[in-house]
Amino acid sequence: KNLEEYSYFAETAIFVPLKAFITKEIHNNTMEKKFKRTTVTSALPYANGPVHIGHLAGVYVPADIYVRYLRLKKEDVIFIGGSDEHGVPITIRAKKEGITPQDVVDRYHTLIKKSFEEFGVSFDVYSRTTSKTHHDTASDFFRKLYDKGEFIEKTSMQYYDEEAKTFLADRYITGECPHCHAEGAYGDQCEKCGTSLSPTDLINPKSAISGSQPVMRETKHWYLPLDKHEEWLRQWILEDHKEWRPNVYGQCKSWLDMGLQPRAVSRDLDWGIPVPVEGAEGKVLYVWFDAPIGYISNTKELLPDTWEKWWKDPETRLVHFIGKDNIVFHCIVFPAMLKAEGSYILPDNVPSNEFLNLEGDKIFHFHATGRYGCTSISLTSPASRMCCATC
Ligand code: B3M
Ligand code: ZN
Repeated sequence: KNLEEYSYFAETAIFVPLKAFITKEIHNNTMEKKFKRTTVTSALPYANGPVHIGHLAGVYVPADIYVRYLRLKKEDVIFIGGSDEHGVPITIRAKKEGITPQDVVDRYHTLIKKSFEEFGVSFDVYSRTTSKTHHDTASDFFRKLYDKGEFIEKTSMQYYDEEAKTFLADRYITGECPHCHAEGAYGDQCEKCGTSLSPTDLINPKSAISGSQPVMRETKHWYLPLDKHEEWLRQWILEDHKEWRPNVYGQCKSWLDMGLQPRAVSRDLDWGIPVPVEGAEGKVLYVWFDAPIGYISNTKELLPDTWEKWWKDPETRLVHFIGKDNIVFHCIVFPAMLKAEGSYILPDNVPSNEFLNLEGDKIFHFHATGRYGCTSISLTSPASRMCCATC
């Protein structure tokens, strides 16, 4: 078959057997705009557990197929992967097991890397966000935005666990849901009735770490004012990227239509990349701030002398393969970070797959993928409940 005519990009792969749909959508777009090279990234899995078939089907197999297709066509392409090794869940797991967060990520990074090798995912580099290159890159990135005045500083009251001596992420506060009165609702959402919550909505809040009752404490953080980026984001996504998949486009549209808010890019935590400014002791970069910069750091590790052309030349096509829960970070937050920095290109496409997930005998997500839109709603993720314009 003529390779120009058929794009070997897998749209959908559903569990076992993995089933690849071939579509022309990615390639069609490439033919309209001429690019010299392609940087393909696939979401960095958390080094907090093994990768499973859903990860492979949703992200890594489709990305691998696309990269192999470009290589067959003798196009210039790099395929970037790596482990995401920061964030609160890793610290919780370490505490539970009586080991350090570094032990946790060492174990799972090794396991995940090996799984990908054995499965045949053909990354050009598979690195990790605890590398020195990444710490330096993410730290410099934050500092540049800070020096340019791209952040706002805000003080707020947050729940603090006096026993565990730590501020609590929303997910680590549980209590009674104010709507359906189910026990065990999380500080960000009640799983029983699906309502989005904030930690202060919970009745009788408890720390999921120590079980004690948390207290309110004042804390300062740095925020990326997404509201200031809303106008260009609207134009860039809603007008200039109508070809993005309906689930991706639809979710972006809902976020934009609701109005963007400033988002904190730091956390009170002792695991992560220290916030590189004075007066930020005990604070680290929010994992979703540093993780996407990991794509850049890993490119630097692969190509120390020529990495910039893969990230800064407008003739490079950047494509992020991601899971559906990562849409807002890759389509709105990371592009806003790149734009604020000023010297980077933006992604040309962000393909994301969605699946029927089974847990025991329960079906807890159901989204139709691709152009068929959404047939039902997610019960677990507030963002996914607005997966398309109809929702
Ligand atoms: N680790 C979330 C996930 O694995 C997150 C992706 C980071 S991509 C920069 O779903
Ligand atoms: Zn509820």
